[in-house]
Amino acid sequence: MNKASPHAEQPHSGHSPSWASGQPAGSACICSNSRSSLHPVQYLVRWVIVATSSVRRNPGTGVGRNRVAADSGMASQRFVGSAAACLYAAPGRLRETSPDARRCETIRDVTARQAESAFLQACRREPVPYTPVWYMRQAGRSLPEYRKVRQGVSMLDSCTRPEVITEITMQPLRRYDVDAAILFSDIVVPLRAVGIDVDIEPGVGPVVDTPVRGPADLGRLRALEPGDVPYVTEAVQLLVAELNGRPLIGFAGGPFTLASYLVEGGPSKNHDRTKALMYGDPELWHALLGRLAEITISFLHIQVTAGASAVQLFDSWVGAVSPDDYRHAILPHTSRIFAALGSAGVPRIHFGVGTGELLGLMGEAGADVVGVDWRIPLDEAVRRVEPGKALQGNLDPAVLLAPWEVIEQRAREVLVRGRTAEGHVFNLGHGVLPETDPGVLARLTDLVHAESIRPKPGRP
Ligand code: 1CP
Repeated sequence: MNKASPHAEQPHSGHSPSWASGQPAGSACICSNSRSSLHPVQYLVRWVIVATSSVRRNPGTGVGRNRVAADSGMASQRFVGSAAACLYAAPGRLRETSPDARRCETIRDVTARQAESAFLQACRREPVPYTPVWYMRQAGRSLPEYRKVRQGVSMLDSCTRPEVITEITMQPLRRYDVDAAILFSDIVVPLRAVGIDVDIEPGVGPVVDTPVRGPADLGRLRALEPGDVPYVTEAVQLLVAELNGRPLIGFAGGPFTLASYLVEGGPSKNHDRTKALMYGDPELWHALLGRLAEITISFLHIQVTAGASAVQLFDSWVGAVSPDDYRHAILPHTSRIFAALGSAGVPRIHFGVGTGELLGLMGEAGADVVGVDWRIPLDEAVRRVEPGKALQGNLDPAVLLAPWEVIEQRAREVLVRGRTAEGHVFNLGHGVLPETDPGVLARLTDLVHAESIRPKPGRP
C-alpha cells in the first residue's frame, strides 16, 4: 500500500512560494534555474483540492491512491536566457523587465502541476521530492483492457483515432501512479502519413512493402505537415486536458531505427542491409537520414505544439553500430533533430538498446536526458555521459517476471545508482514485456516512490 503516494502529496514540494520570489499572480515560470510558484490564493485553492481529492481504487491491485482532482491552468513564459531577466505575465500580456526579456518565448499554456512535476524536474536536473517513474511501452501490450479496445482495429488504424489514442494512453495511468503518460502511437506513424506503404503486422511489427533501396526511393519520403496527422494533434490536446497536469511524453523514431525498417522492409536482427547502405553508399545514406530527420523534427514539433511536455527519440536499434560509425553516419542527423527541438523548451530524451558504448555520443547529440538500457549500471553510465545530463532507466524488463523479492532488490539498486546522476527518471531498460503482470508494475511504481521520497526542507 502506498501510504506516501507522491501524487497524493500536498502540491507544494519544498519550493520557494511565488510570493517569496516576487512572481505576480496568474503566472508560472519554468526557467531552468527557478521553481514553479503559486500565488498564495492559488496555493490555498490547490491545497484544498488536493486535501479533499477522492481516493480511487486501483483496478489492477486494489491499492488506494489519491489523485489531484483539478488544477489551475496558467500561462507560462519559457525562458531561454538568464534567470534574472525572467518574465512573468498573464496570457497575452508580456511584460518586459529587461532587454533580455525578448529572449523569453511563450511556448504554450502549462498548468502549475506540470511546472512542478517531479518528472520534468528530474529531466531538468532540479531537486525532486521523489524519483519520478514511467515505463517505456506502458500503454498496450500487457494490459487486458488494451487488448479489448484493440479488438477488430488494426494497430495503425488505432493510431489514427483520437479517442482510441486517448483511451489507450490513459489506461496505464488508471493502474499505475506513474509520473508521465506516453502518447499511444508508433514510430512508423509519420512514415505512413507521408505515404510510405508500411503496416504493422500482429506479432511481427512494422513491415514495408516497397523497401528503400536506391536514390529513386527518396522521393517517397516527402516532408510531414501537421495536416498529415490531425489525429495526433487532436489526441495530444484531448490528453493534455484529461491528464490534469501530469506530463505527456511525445515521441518519434530515431534516424537509424527508422532507416532500418525502411531498408530491411521489416524487423531485423542485425540490420545488415541497413549497415551495408551506411558503409557502401554514404551519399544515399545521408540523404535518407536527412529526410527522416526532417520528418521526425516535424512529428515532434506537432506533438509539442499540441501540448506534449517532453519528447523521447527512440533510436532503439542504433546499438548495432560502432561509436566511430555513429559519430559520422548518425550523430549529425540526431544532433539536427535535438537542435531543432531546442527552442521548444521541453526536455529531450534519447534512448537506444545496447548503446552502452554510445552513451557519451548520444548525450553529445543534444539530449537533456540519456536513456540507459539494463546492460550498463547507472553509475557507470554517469561516467560515460558528459556532465549536464539526466539519466533514465534502467531495470531489466525481464526482472519483472521474477519473484517480488528479486524485483524489489533490483529496483532499489537502480535507485541507489541513479542517485549518482544529476537527475534520474526511473524506467525499465527497454519496453514492458507483454507477459508482465500489471499488478507488479503498480507495486513497483509505489516502491520507487516510497523508497526515493526526499525529506522536505526544514524537516528532520
Ligand atoms: O498489435 C499490437 O498490439 C502492436 C504492438 C505495438 C504497440 C502496442 C506496436 C507494434 N507498437 C505499439 C505502440 C508503441 N510503439 C508505443 C506506445 C507507447 C508506449 O506505451 O510506450 C511506442 C512508444 C512505440 C515505439 C516503437 N515502435 C519502437 C520504439 C520503442 C521500442 O520498443 O524500442 C519501435 C522499435 C517500434 C516498432 C514496432 N512497432 C510494433 C512492434 C512490435 C515494433 C517492434 C518490432 C521489432 O522488433 O522490430
